[in-house]
Amino acid sequence: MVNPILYFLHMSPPCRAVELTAKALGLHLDLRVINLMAGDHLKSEYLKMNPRHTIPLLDDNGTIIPESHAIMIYLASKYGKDDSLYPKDLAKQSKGKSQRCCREIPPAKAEEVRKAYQLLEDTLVEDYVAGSSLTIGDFSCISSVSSVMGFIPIDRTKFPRIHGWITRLKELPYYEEANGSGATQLTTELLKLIEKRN
Ligand SMILES: N[C@@H](CCC(=O)N[C@@H](CS)C(=O)NCC(=O)O)C(=O)O
Repeated sequence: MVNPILYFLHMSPPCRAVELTAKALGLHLDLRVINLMAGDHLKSEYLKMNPRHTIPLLDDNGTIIPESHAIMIYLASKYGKDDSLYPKDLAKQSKGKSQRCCREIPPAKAEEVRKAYQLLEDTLVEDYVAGSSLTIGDFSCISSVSSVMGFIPIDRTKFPRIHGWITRLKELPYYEEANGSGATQLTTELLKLIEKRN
């Protein structure tokens, strides 16, 4: 089997959500770095595949998918041994899809972020965002949350369920490689930028 190609940058939250999905599936991706800072995404070869010039982008033997949520659904549906990561049951599926609260956190707006934390806290009535088991919804959310929590800390007393959920996700054997390291890298780079500006 030819491994699917993922155009990505490890610092990017939606790319890390796809990395987490692939690891959870035990799927090996052929990783190709698209360095946004160097403008790789604006080069003509990349624009031919994705005129919207965003990452991640998946090329699975000619099937091109240029959006993280669509990629995760595709990978989980095609390569999952069962449907646990993306349940076929429509009620469970819609529960996962409706957890958009923390997917698109605007990093610069602290109050918006705290509201998103509160939404996530209220959503986490069970162990994971879509219920009692891990799904791709958790991967989308944690890739965003872990990218902002270095700037806007998650107060354990105010958000105990989020705290427990993060602890559970950190216990995944592939968590650090697929997400933690990239989130730390992003925080470090952003802090350097902020320091430069001040
Ligand atoms: N909703 C999209 C968002 C993708 C996105 O905005 N990616 C950013 C990096 S985190 C990007 O490629 N930015 C470059 C650009 O927009 O030109 C997804 O989940 O795939």
